[in-house]
Amino acid sequence: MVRNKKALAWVDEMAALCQPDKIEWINGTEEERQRLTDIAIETGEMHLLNQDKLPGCLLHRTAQNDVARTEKLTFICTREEKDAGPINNWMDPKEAYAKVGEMFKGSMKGKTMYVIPFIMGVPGSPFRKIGIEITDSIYVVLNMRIMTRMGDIAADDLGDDEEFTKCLHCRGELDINRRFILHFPEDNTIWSYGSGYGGNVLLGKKCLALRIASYLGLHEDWMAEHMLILGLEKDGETTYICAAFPSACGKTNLAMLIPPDAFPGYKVTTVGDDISWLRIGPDGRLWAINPEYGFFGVAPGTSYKTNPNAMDTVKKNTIFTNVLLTNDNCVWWEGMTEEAPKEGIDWTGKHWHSDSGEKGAHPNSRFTAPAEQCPSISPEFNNPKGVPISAILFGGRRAKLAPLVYETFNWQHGTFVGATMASETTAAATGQVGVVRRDPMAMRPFVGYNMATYFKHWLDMGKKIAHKPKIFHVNWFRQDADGHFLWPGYGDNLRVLDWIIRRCKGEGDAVETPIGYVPTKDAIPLQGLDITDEAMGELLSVHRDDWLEELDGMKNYFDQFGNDLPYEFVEEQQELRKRLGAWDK
Ligand code: OXD
Ligand code: MN
Repeated sequence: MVRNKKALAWVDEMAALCQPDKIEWINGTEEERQRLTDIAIETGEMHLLNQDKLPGCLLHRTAQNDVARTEKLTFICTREEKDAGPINNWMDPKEAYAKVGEMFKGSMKGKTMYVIPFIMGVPGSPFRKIGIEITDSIYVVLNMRIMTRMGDIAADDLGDDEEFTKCLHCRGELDINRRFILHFPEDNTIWSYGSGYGGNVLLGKKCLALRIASYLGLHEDWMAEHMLILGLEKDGETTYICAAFPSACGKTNLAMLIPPDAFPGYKVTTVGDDISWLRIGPDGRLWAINPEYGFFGVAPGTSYKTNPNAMDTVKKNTIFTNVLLTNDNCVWWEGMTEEAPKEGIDWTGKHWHSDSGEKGAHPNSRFTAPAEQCPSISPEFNNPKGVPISAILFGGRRAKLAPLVYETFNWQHGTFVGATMASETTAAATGQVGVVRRDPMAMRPFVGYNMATYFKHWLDMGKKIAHKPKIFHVNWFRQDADGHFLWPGYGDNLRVLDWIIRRCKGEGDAVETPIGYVPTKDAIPLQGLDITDEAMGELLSVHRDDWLEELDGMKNYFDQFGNDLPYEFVEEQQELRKRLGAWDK
């Protein structure tokens, strides 16, 4: 039971605002899960799937205007506009509370208000943070049950006077003109109104574990990052890597990678697939925890070929959102099997035929699955101290320019490379897909304060970490002139990780180029891989003119930060220009 007086008073206050018929504190028991599932099935909010083939699995369809994170409707509400910075949408907190408060007023009349205490991180760990989410949606309760450690375990963990994040959600009318995802970092508060889509409503995830946590990290000397965490085990020794890729660019696949048969000797273990909280340990190294308890993964493209561990994870106790319902009451999505089922019910609830030319599952359809069901889950998953990080990877989807992999010269240069990351947009957010946009550290939509201050925080952290991880950039998506991918990706990415961990140990051959250390052609193990010398050459090439053009793009991007841009980034641009000038390729 929650004893924290501030929490009890806040719940009373929100109940007075939303005026529910009933208030139910969520305790996290199995009895509760079953009861709420039965109600959701009865009301049609959830659909019970084939329990012989998919035990404990449910299907949910969101409104058609509500299928991805809505960045346009996501706001950082700091008292001063400059503290939100030029990238975030900003709203004055007074205006935000008043405007959206009107929407919340009476919004739960006739409904039950569920109160979910939850933990991001491991119970009892000094690194964990506690939140309380109020919601009127059973879908949210059941998802939060998978994605966080919640209920009594969180209520008991919350100290009597401890701070917690106040998260308020109501589905409202599901009208995009009355949809707001508001963050008040100075009040440790999140308000989400008018949506039922995961990233907008599972408030522990993007809203708390990234936007609010990044703000807390700035003030408490740690970092909240959009990064997977994996362990790479060889000869009994495990090296841990964090990797930041934008949404729907393969973090879940890399975190669960299975080594190709032709390149044995390694085992990959999964600590997290989306979010890392990074702190300096007493040994001067950077330690990472995954604050989440489940995976909220993109379904399309996930198959026994691309990610067998994910497929095995979602066989039971999983909530599927916006996928195709098959005739045998199971699920399917594009890319799951080579052959599509002939027909089914699509993500909009309509009859679907494989010849229709329409997608059966929405491109951003999802699975929510317990992390501990993953066959590759790390034995360190529940370790409150986390794992020590040897390498940080940045990467995006870039058809041209960025080589398969390169190592940056040092932390400052690596921070600059992360800050200049760019990627083609995906279906994970609303808006046009496939457009190249700058996405610093894959955090463009997730920094809860001024991005220029975030860059400085990275640089400052670097000065405090005695034993810094090395920083690399990877690009699995480089294409040839005809638009074919040059690198096979998926399990074969292990070959690149092999070079990376050898570099961390002072091994692995590389040539110094203006952008960093690029592997020599034979430094990446290629046994059993059908790839031409020419393709490898193209994958590892650095073209001076392309990079000079890129420098202009970087400058344009950085200009929006004005004098807030750390001087180190001006230096890095100058140094890169100088190195390119002296380069003869
Ligand atoms: C996610 C995202 O859901 O980045 O992880 O959109
Ligand atoms: Mn993500």
